[in-house]
Amino acid sequence: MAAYDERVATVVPDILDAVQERLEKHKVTHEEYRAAWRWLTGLAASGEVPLFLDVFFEAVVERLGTEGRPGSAGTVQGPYHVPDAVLLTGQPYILPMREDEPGEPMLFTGRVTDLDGAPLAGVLVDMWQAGNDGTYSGFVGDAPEGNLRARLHTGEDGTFTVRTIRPAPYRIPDSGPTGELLGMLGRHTWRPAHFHFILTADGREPLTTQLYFRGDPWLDEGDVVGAVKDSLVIDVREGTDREAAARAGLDGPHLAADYAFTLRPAEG
Ligand code: MBD
Ligand code: FE
Repeated sequence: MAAYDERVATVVPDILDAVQERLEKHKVTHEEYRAAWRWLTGLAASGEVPLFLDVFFEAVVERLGTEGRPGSAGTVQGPYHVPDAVLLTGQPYILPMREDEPGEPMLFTGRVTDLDGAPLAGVLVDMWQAGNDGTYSGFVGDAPEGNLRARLHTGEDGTFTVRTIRPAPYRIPDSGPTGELLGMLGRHTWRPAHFHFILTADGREPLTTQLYFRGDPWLDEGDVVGAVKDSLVIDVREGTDREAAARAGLDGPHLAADYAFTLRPAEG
């Protein structure tokens, strides 16, 4: 048996009490209880437990953990991170993609500094995103393993430039238990399009965040996960730096965007 855990023994009974109280409040029937029982069993069997948890609860604990902290805003990690993505070398970086990867080409430049604006070199950036069909490689869809996922480092000037494609808005699969529940709640299943990042560096607090694109209709309609913060919405423009584009193997029209990440010092 597991050892007594004071924190678990404090929080979990409170959550269970709240659930029991609401069962009483709504006079939930035995039939309804069975329906919920079947739904939860199906959730576990479908492999959607991580999705369900991140949709309904991750934004709450992320806010609690990062509210009021200096440095650029964090947000949820979500269920589609894959550790140990390929480590790229040599800027401009090119995210792993298929030769005919669908979607508008984009050059993204990140500038990473400390709280005083001093550039941070050698910061490890883990970046992942959905493709032009809104799916993440390794989960659903037909993209090869590792597609649109990579790790890379900032250069001496604290910047990194990466060639990718503009991701499409993400939609929770409506055939699964999570989508089914959202349907019964009368809620839509969309997230605005986004890039994901985890930045780590010696002596710095790690930053898990996402960037969204101004003009995305799902920024107005609401994010099913509730993870958007105003400061994480960036402008997308037409790329004009032909030289940088050419170095990244892009000779046609492309989009460009950038963002300044600031990392606060590690605690203690
Ligand atoms: C996602 O793509 C995502 O980023 C989160 C947080 C939840 C569900 C799907
Ligand atoms: Fe995502």
